[in-house]
Amino acid sequence: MTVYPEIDMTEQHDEHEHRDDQGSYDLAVEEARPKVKQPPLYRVVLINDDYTPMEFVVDILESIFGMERTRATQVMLEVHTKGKGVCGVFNFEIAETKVAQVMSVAKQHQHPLLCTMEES
Ligand code: TYC
Repeated sequence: MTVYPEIDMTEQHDEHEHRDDQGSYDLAVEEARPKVKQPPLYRVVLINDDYTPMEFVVDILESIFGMERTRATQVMLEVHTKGKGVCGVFNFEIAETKVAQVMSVAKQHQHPLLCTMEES
């Protein structure tokens, strides 16, 4: 008479399963690595030009970027002297919205003011 070992040979086992010391199969489960990446941030940047009035740029920095008048004036002068300047750093959606708001108000007033965003 043939004696078979007392393990279930009817199930299929693959290489991820290991027999423990009782002879039964355990599934080796690797814990998923938590997704810890922070979403990217974007600098909203104003570009200088020769035609947009300084006062208009200061108004934009106050109304769209919530700056105090003194800070808005500093940033406007930075753009005026260096060619560009950062208005703020935001997530993608907010940065995109701010850029669209600036471009829309500039267009309404027929100023050639440019505003862009860049990943920070
Ligand atoms: N250079 C403009 C002027 O002399 C002022 C200005 C500042 C324009 C910032 C655009 O993003 C700008 N009237």
